[in-house]
Amino acid sequence: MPAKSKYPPIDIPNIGLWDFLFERKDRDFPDDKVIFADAVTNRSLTYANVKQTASDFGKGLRAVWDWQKGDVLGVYSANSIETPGVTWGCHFAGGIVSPANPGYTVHELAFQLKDSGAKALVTQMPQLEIALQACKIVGIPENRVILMGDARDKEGRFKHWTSVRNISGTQRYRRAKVDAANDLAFLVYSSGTTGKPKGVMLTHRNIVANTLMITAAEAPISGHAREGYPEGDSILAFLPFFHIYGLTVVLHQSFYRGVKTVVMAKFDIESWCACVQQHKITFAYVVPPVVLQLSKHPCVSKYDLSTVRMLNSGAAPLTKELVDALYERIKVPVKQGYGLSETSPTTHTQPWELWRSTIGAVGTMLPNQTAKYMSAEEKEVPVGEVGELWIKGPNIFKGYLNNAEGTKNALTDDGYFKTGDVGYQDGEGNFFITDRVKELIKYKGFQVPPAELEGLLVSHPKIDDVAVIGVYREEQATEVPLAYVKVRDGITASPSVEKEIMEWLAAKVANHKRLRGGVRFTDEIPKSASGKILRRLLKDKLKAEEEK
Ligand code: 4UW
Repeated sequence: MPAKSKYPPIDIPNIGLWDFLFERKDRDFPDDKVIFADAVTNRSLTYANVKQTASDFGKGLRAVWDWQKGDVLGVYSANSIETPGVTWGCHFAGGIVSPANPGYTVHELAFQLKDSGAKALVTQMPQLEIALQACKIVGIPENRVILMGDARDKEGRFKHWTSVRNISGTQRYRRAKVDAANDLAFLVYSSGTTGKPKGVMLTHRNIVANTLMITAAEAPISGHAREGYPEGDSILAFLPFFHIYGLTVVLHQSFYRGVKTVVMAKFDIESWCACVQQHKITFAYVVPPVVLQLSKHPCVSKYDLSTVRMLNSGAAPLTKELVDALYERIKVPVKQGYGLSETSPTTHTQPWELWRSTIGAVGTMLPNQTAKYMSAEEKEVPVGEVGELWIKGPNIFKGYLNNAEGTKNALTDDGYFKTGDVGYQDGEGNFFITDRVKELIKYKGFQVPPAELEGLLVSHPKIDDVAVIGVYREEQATEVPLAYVKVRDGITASPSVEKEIMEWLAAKVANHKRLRGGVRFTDEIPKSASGKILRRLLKDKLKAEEEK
């Protein structure tokens, strides 16, 4: 029998994100509450400011580019307090937002713009050059590149988003009508269980549902009007809004609940600590390598982090050693959450009160979901036995964009999503993730699709065949990508060839996809009869080599 959530079911209104965030009757915080504050400049926006700028930007999109329902807006930028206005402004105009990593190279960005069919791109000055080159490749005209942030181009060639939202005479534009269950709000990119990144189609209802599901699990305990915190909770948002964890859990959930959110564009441990101290941060969403730095880095002891009541870690496994080390050092508990781009993302989170008694669990299931662990033969396995996790609920994505086969492989006829993650449940409602059956590698919570790197590496003139696998590095609390390479006839494998390959790839991909695990040479890449790389054999081989 599939497991049911232990939370009582919640009502999920069939409304679009605009109505959900801006037209709700039960909002219990005022219009003039500061919601977003920039960690560096302290510039801030109230709830009313965000609503106004988003509706102005949405009207501007319709006035300037005749924005139509379903049009896709690319957003290629680091976190900014303006990202929310741009995002929800696009929804006002009936559009779909496709956020991209600001570290992407020209070709990575061009791939996403083309695949998603983006009609315009929002970016910031530091990314402008790459944005322009990518737009040129895919045919987005220069005048559809919109700048966000404070910096403007000196020649005034590019529209600034405030100019889009200040277009006069736009008041006549009304909000687009949204069919919440079918219309897309976001197209985020994930490689899923195999292959290259694919557009994950997330509907308005998916995000509304997940925001309410997370709130049901977190709000009763972390309510923003708690005693002892007269100004309420404040969250530190350094996880990127372009990744589903930052997008839903940090941005939508805290906005919906009216929690003040201090926005950081770039992470480094010292600024993070300084920001916690200055803004009296009470809660932060993190990834395991941040927990590691907090438990080890010398600078941490210089700051007062005592306002932090809890950290939430996810996107990659968190070890018991790290949880203990952090608590011992700064007395801050850390709990885990789990989810995927395809599940909007959160499916499980550890209840606050169980952070210590269920260390290692990714949590209990959020409301309105059912889940089961399945054998390789696709039979449900009993409680306590290991299998692949399948999940069903209102947060499950609609499918991969223009990829019927990928969608068919990921979703069953009766609505279950196959996560590609392996683990077990303990019979008391706690779920564990112990491994993956999918190819994906996670570097500090970011996706590294091995097939994408292999696709690039085989075109290197010295490489005959290649396979990329992930290897866990405890000292960094993350996996890193490592390539097994078979060199071409006549090429001698050597440290200089290794260096050449690593540098060659580094110039072509975003920083998080670099071969930090290095290159290992081999005479053969093991493959199945159908030509599939047998990664498990390579992982075993590596383990044996490292133990030597
Ligand atoms: N333990 C082990 C975990 C864990 C994990 C994720 O890039 P995506 O598609 O999405 C994410 C989502 C992270 C996230 C979701 C919900 C949530 O509450 C939270 O807060 C803590 C974080 O990263 O990658 C999905 C893949 O990432 C791995 C797993 O392999 C999954 O399929 N993953 N969380 N706690 N592995």
